[in-house]
Amino acid sequence: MMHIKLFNQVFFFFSIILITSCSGNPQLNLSEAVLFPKPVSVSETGSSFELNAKTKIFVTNDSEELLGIGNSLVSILNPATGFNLAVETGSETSKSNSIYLKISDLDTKFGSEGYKLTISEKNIVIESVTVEGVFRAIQTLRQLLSDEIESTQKQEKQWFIASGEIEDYPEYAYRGAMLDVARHFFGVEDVKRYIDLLAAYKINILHLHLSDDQGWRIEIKSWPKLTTIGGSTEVGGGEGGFYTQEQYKEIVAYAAANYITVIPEIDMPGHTNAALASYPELNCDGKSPELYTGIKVGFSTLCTSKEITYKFIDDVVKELVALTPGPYIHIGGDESHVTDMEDYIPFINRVQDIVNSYNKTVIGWDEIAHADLKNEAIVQFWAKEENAKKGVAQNSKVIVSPSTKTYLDMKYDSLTNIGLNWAGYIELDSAYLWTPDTFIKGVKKENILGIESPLWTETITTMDDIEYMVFPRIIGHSEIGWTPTSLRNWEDYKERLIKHTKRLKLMDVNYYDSKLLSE
Ligand code: TNX
Repeated sequence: MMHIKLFNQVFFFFSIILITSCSGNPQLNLSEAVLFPKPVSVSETGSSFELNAKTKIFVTNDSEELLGIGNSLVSILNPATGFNLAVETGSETSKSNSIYLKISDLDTKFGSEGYKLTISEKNIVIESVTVEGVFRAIQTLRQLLSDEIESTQKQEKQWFIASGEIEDYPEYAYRGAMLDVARHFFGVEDVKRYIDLLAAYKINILHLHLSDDQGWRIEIKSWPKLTTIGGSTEVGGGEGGFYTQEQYKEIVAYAAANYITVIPEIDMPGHTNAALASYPELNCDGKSPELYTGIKVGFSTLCTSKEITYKFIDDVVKELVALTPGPYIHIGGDESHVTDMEDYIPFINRVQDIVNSYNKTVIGWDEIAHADLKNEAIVQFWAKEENAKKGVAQNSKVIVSPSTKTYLDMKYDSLTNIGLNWAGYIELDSAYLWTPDTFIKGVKKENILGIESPLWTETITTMDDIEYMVFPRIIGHSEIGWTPTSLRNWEDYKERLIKHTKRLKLMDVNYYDSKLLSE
């Protein structure tokens, strides 16, 4: 009897060795993966999948769109691995050494962007109800590979992914970033780079602030001087610039390929000096002001009592709508300090009718809540709580962009040498430590569409500047928009961020290296 027991123990011992050495894959812990935004649930199984030159990538549905996403995965994986992976169509999900991208009927809790990611030693299965969800999952998979995957050069190493299961879906449907291309102009390549960086953190909205006092940045064929005159300069007197409609379409398509919706903003009735300088008839006195290259706000207004103003807006909106597959047109509406309230309200009401006549939903800065909000117009809170509440009282949804938390042009501290500080300094902890559904008294979760982080560019002149002000604060914002509040805490976030800086370096991001990351 003793002998048999001993034999059993010895046999058991050796079989364990055999099992673990069978695959030779390291025992990695999926729960320790550094992921941004943090997923809803992660369960580890203590092993790993090896991505190698023979790994196959299958899309299990015969869909061009899914195939496109498969190709975007390949373009993430091939440079650093040096492999020559390609995408195939295949219906089963059981072949070993394979990654499957699959459209499935998942539980409704996953919504349209959620996904399930199952990793075993044998294979990886990504499932979502939509291709968009598969795209979001791929951003997670990318972060599950070691940081060197971000390198553009071939790395001599093995590529393991910890095994287990991730179930993930966003807290808010709208997770945005705004770029002001009016105060300083940024060309198509910069915007594409920005889109790449946003997509990695599951941000799904890019709001482009296309016009302001200092510049008009989108070609409008029926009003050509908007760009030839209005686009000819910027803050500081530089040469400015604008997107031709072809270039703008290129941006919209690039964003769409990254499952990001572009929201164009034409700010009105204030913030319009560039348009007023281009066309004298838009001014009440019929005279054009000089182009403006300073950084004051609140001094300009379209002439709200002239019919030509509404013809102008209709023409602009019509051309913009033709370039905009997304549902929203942003009409600005902020800081119209020289427009009387009795003129402002009918103006905003009429502009809403124009936008609605082209079947688009209006978004405006919180001041628009003074008007009669129509057809579910959306209020973007940036400054005044009572405006957000006025919007909610009119059944509007709110986009939460508090200047004290999300304004990416605010300096980190007194030593930051670009940026402004009128809303205070925003260090990494401050940017992270807040919750949209408790931030504005009287505005609850069900009233909130999501969050957005604006980057105003009065002091921002290069892509390096953009990256410095945006990163890593926006990573925190992406987590606020995606991850349930109950799963978020600063210490855990900070520890992950410290590890993530290595990846940011490999992504060549000029991030702000806060002292909080070396404490
Ligand atoms: C306020 S926020 C503005 C912008 C400025 C920004 C600078 C908002 C709706 N208006 O026009 O660029 O402050 O931080």
